Amino acid sequence: MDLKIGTCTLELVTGDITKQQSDAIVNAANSRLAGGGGVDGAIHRAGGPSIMAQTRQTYPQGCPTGDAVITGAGKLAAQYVIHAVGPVWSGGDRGEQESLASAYRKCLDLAVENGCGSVACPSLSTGAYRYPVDLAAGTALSTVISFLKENQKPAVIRFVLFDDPTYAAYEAALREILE
Ligand code: AR6
Repeated sequence: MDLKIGTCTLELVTGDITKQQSDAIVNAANSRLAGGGGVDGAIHRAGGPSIMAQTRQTYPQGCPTGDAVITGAGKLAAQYVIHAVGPVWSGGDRGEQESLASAYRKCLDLAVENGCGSVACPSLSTGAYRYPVDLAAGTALSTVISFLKENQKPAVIRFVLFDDPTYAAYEAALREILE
């Protein structure tokens, strides 16, 4: 499903984010930037050790929840990996929504600062961090849409959703936003 926002395009697709050809891909990282499972494991496996070497050297202090940092992309087709730290879900009254929105905004700020025309994002926080996907989808999409309306870049933001239930949640959230 695609949505035009001015000259920009927001896309929803299913797939594996490590296979994306976009200028930047977003990683669902942890605040120690220590690697892990899910998207993080897949990106470091496919991209090779240079990505972790760079996070260790450039960001030894890690990255707080709701923030993001950028590195090269090693062997991946993308030019950059943007490591975003979404919140761990703990019931919804610990600022999770604001942290999730902030993580996406920081990703897009970094993408624009680094001249990326296309960015691929996973569904931050909805795997190991257990954020309910219906809620996360609404926040993710409304944050990205606001950013595109304000900035008119990057030209393409593509949500790469790993499975059909996650895709369906994002599609339903997008339809709701458009109503
Ligand atoms: N491409 C696209 N989406 C994927 C891929 C992939 N290759 N692999 C998994 N997903 P998660 P989080 C989906 O757990 O919840 C790690 O250990 C997955 O199905 O990757 O933010 C980190 O080191 C789900 O829909 O990220 C952190 O410690 C979504 O990506 C922690 O997990 C996010 O799931 C971060 O947890």
